[in-house]
Amino acid sequence: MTRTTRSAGRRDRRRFLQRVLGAAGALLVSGCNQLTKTDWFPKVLGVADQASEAAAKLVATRRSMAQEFTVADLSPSFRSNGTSDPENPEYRALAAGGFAEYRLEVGGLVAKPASFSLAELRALPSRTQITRHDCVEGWSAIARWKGTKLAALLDAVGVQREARYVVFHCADPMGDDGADPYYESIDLDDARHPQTILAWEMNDAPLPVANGAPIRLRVERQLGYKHAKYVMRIELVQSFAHIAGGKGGYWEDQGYQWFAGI
Ligand SMILES: Nc1nc2c(c(=O)[nH]1)N[C@H]1C(S)=C(S)[C@@H](COP(=O)(O)O)O[C@H]1N2
Ligand SMILES: [Mo]
Repeated sequence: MTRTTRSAGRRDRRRFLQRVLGAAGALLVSGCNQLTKTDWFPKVLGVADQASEAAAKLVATRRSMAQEFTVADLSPSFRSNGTSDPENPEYRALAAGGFAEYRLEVGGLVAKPASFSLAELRALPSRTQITRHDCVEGWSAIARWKGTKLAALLDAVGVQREARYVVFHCADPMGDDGADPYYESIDLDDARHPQTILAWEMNDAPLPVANGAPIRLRVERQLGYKHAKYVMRIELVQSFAHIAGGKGGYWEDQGYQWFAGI
């Protein structure tokens, strides 16, 4: 990506934020600009300031699309962060078999609990998008993702009326004793957003293990840690209070914000 597109994108986002947040927002946005010149600051507004979540919701920015890029913008390499090869014997056996035996379980508050092979997931409506991944650790990278629209998967199983969140249970054990698997959650607005996909392809090749094979979430208006890799099971819930530390995600349980977007 060129410097010009970069700053143009930044200007566009700034203008957009100023438009939707009004005068108070303009102050907030220009203040943030002075504090940080990084590309990902608009997403970080949600993390840095609880008030921006309310503001964003008020003006319905949650329906907006994340910026998409062109093949010319693709990063020469896309690093792996967090787990790069889950230390989980069941997962390793699936990987050794090329994920032929993999099945994504979908349950909880759904009309028809079901499990899906990779072929079945590929047969559902899919989307391809070139987007920028922004990690709170301060790096970004652009890749092309293809995957099943999460909305289509939800329609296939039928979401019950009481359901409010989608929880993603992952294969990788976390923590010193490896007792807590990685997990994440998003609300149904984000789950049904057109750019929210369960990606099985990255840069026109099968998703590598380092980046979450066979399936990883792309939830483009949220920061990197929300993009669960190695997704094994999806659960529709009314609350995530009963899951692990009760904060809706592995990093949230360690103190990160649950809402990591605009
Ligand atoms: N299952 C699982 N998902 C995960 C992580 C992880 O360690 N385990 N790390 C998260 C973080 S912090 C980031 S930035 C991205 C990294 O994705 P990448 O490895 O494709 O760069 O995955 C997110 N999803
Ligand atoms: Mo991250």
